[in-house]
Amino acid sequence: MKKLIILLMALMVLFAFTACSEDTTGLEPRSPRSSSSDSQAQDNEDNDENNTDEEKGIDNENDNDKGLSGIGEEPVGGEGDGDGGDNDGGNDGDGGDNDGDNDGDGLTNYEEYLYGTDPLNPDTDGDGIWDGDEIPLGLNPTLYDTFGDGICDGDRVFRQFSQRNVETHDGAVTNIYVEMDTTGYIERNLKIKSMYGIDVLSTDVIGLIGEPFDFMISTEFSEAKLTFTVDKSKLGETSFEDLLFLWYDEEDQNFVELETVTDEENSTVSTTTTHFSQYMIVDGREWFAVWIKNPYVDMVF
Ligand SMILES: [Ca+2]
Ligand SMILES: [Ca+2]
Ligand SMILES: [Ca+2]
Ligand SMILES: [Ca+2]
Repeated sequence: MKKLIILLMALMVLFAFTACSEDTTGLEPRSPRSSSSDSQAQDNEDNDENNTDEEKGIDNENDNDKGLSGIGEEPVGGEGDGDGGDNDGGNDGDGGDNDGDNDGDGLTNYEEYLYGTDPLNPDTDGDGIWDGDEIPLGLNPTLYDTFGDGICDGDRVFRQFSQRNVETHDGAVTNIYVEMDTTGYIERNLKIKSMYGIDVLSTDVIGLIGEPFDFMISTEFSEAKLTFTVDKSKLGETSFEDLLFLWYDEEDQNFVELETVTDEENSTVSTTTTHFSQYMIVDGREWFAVWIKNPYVDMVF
């Protein structure tokens, strides 16, 4: 009986050992150590591959980073090369190439190199504002949306002013100052032209001081302040406080009096308008005197 029990126990131990082995064996396929050195080599290769993959992943990332950096650097280098070429070109040439402005955008070729803009494209970033005009506006000539707020640089409104010296036939108006909120660069877009001798009606307007000026701008604006600087010594009998701004309504061929602010101390006359057309200043006393004598005065006022 004891022998039978011992035999059974021995069988159970053997079975249990065999089961562990099977279990172990069951695990073996997953283990690289279960096979030969070849498989270990493969495993090593696998590991290497895995590691390599991971490393490649990291390396690739690094490489990519480096690549990106490299790419990032390449254009710089490329630009440098290109610029070098430009510089060389400038140096090789008559020396005037760097100072030239081949695309007429207000930046010299050398400045284009400094800003990283295209010397043969006036609007490198395609935002509607020329390269040279972006600088005074505080914009980046290589970014379509400098501030990254979804507003294209060309649609951004800036408070701007422009000052133009003028010479009128009577020397009475010496300077025109325009201040306005508008898109684009005011110095590029605002045109002021004297209509004296060109537009008969505005040239012959009663009590004209200086000349009638036509204001034009290619951009949108809601309001503009116009200021004329007057040489008081050229006013003759006209009192400074009587100076009056007129707007010539070309469509209705009518002159319209505008609210005028006179600043005798600073020799300036100002008005505010919501649209551009012809503007001029007249001796208001003389202007109104004519209308008072006009038989249609009751209809006009
Ligand atoms: Ca240029
Ligand atoms: Ca350019
Ligand atoms: Ca631009
Ligand atoms: Ca821009």
